[in-house]
Amino acid sequence: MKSNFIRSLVLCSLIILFFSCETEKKKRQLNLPKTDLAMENMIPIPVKVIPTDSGFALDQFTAIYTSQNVTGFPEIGQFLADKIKEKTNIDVPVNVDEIPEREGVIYINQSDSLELDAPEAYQLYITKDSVILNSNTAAGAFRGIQTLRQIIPNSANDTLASYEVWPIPTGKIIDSPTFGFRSSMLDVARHFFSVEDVKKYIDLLAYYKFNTLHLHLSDDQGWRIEIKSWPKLTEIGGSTEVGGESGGFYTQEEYKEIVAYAAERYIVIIPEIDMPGHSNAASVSYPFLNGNGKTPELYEGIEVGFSTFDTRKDTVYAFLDDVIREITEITPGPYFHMGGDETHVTKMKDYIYFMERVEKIVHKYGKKAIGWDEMVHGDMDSTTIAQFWASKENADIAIKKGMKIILSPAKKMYLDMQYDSLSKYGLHWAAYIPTDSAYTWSPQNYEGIPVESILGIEAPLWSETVGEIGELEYLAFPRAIGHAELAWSIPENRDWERYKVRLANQAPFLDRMDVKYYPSPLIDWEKSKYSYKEIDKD
Ligand code: TNX
Repeated sequence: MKSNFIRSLVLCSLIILFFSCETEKKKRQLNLPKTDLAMENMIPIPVKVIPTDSGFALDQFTAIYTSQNVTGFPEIGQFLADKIKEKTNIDVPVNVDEIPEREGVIYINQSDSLELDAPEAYQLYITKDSVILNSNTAAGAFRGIQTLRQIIPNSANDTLASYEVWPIPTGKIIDSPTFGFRSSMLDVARHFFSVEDVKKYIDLLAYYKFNTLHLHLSDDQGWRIEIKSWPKLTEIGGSTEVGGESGGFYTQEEYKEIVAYAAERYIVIIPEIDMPGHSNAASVSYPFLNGNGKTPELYEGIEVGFSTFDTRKDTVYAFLDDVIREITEITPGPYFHMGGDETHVTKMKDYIYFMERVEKIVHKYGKKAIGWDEMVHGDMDSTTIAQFWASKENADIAIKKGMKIILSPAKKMYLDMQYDSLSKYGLHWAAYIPTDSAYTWSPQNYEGIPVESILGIEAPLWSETVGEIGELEYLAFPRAIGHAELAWSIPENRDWERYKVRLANQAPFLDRMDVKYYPSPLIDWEKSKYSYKEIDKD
């Protein structure tokens, strides 16, 4: 009797095992339709994409494994899992001990392959059974998972199995950036933006493979970073903004939080203190700094060029030594931006003396100096980087001096320029910049600047006309997405007509992120329903 019972128990278990294996097999044999490798969804466009004709089933059985003893890789695996959860609501375990039913596996591997030599290079091999992401560096792996995020369809397929499947198109993607410096700038001085706003901007930049964010931390209208040895800078200088709103500033702890958040996304923060002009907020806080001969008062307008530090006072340099020391101490990135633009009330010889002296302070604290292009009139060190925004002559001088250039030509890259005469926000002193104009030019071939002299490109977002994150997003998006492609992709792969389709396909992501982008009439946003597309079999 007892042995019969045991026999039927064993039989039952075998039957259950058989059926569960069958379900497993069914899953393994999921016949995913032939697909287009979602070329239409990737921005920046990768160097090479070789589609094969199937799909990897991202579903409840998927797991992520990463190189475990390489710094950054497990965290990148977790980052990907978090983003998959946000998009699909699937919980994908990361580096868990082998679970038998996990069969679709995403591997994120550190690889020393020579093919992956360029910093931030990665390769993605997507087959029916696995996704393998190889990269030499954690930064490359991080860029690679952005590509993967982009090719996960926006909605699940529920006809392939009894559970939801997000089929990722199979194929091979080989990719690396054109420029190692891909940046945007936020002007948090004209209007202050909260830590949360900056983090959201960083998230958007990261998705499009930017690797740098420049923060314009001081200007006539506001000083936005706590300096412990000079507390009035934020008490007084941080108290207002354009239009007389309440202003604000980052404590050093908050700034560190931004830096850390950016670092988790492989984005470097560049702090800028603009000087000797654009310095009214500092001089109101400590009037001895002022060199324009007028009693400084808080300023809430949008004129430029009226303020200057006193360039011939040692106490001004002692003050700047403290400021640069305190900021560089909490800035792990290699750069410090010393401004230098539009110093209309500073005599040229004083300006030159000033920039050369400040450059030395920046070096003393172990950073590379960056300055707006006017700065090249000084006898600057060849490691100092000139940010070309307006003057080609200045760019030429920089090149002659062996300096590298950051391209930010206002008429192509200024995100605060209006799209057209009807744009709600923005200025238009440099140009109207519609979405196509922001994209249809080549940094490799801009006004004869040799590509060897270009460190990279940066899209600045000045904030005289925008005080809310939604307004800022209206100016930045979609143009910054085009700049991301100019910075990363090779010119042969860029084409406005095809880009337009890929840009339209960003709408579901931008909507999910609650980005108030400008719905450019040049883009057919209605067609933006990226989902896993079946290709006609015949
Ligand atoms: C010029 S670009 C400026 C900024 C303004 C911007 C407005 C540069 C180095 N200086 O101070 O905010 O134009 O578009």
